[in-house]
Amino acid sequence: MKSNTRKTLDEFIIERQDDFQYSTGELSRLLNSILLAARVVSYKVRKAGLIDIIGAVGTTNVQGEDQQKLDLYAHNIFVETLVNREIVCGIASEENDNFITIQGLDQSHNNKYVVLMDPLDGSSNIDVNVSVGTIFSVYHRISPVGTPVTMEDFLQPGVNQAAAGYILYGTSTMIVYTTGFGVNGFTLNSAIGSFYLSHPDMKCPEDGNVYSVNEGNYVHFPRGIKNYIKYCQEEKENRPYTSRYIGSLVSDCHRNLIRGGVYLYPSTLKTPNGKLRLLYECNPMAFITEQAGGRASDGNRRILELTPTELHQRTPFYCGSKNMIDKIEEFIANEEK
Ligand code: AHM
Ligand code: MG
Repeated sequence: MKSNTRKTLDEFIIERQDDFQYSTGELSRLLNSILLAARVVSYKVRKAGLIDIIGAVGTTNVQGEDQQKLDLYAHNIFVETLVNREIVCGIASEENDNFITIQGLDQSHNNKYVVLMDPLDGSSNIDVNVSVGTIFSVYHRISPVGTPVTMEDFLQPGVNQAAAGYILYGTSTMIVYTTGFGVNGFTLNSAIGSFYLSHPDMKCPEDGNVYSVNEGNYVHFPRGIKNYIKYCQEEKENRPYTSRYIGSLVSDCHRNLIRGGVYLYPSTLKTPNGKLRLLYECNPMAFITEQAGGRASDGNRRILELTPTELHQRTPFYCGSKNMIDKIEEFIANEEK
């Protein structure tokens, strides 16, 4: 066993304090509170098969989708945990139409960070015991400290992210995060409740042989993407590639990050902007992927440079191994000429 595999995340955060851009300790405290909530959600996800907690709550969220009980549970846990620390001035969540304003204990607005998150992504997988994940993105506020948080604080381009991460509730629970100084992954030892550094300095291979896409939508894809999929299936050089699609963004991206591969959620005739949300799904995954040496694009532009205009904005999303994203953009550009 390598010595660094015994390091806990708490130790790692202290040791890497200098990696935190605004090194007052607040960002590391923020990450610690996300970890605390992640442990609680992980425990609940693990129990989901045993108790009658799964299933639609009966309400629909802002995207018109049925909410599962665990989505709401995860949302509440993350919000409660973050509210109770004096660090975050606002939270935007997939489960809430509007952002939540958070005041300090003295009713002030002095906290510096905003968090955007999808508390439990891949919810259609919950009731069939398939991996789900939490995705989060952290920004330093733009509005002056002391005033209430504004929409402007949330609508920042992904390049401004101070930190981003995901928690994967898979065969084991993992957190993978970046503060802009590489990517590290930690695995939860649930017996003692500690995350251990299991994937130091993660690197996404430049090439891969996996493509992850919902091919059921094939007929609705743009011509360039149809051509790319045919290219993936061609018997030539190192192809055909392998198709792997869990339908859980965190799981699909995590596998591709480690093994090399590409995740695609293109626009379709029915959904011209694709399905995934820019602010709390695509931007954090893009930041992590780029920090690991990969790329993320909307087909023409770097995801992290898109200017958001709405909290729940969607975008086509291509993410993974650098050379594979280059190829996808090439196919799209060829059709747009
Ligand atoms: P959700 O936020 O409603 O869970 O939707 C996001 C999920 C992603 O995790 C996944 O990659 C994608 O939707 C799957 O969509 P589809 O079922 O259309 O292939
Ligand atoms: Mg989601």
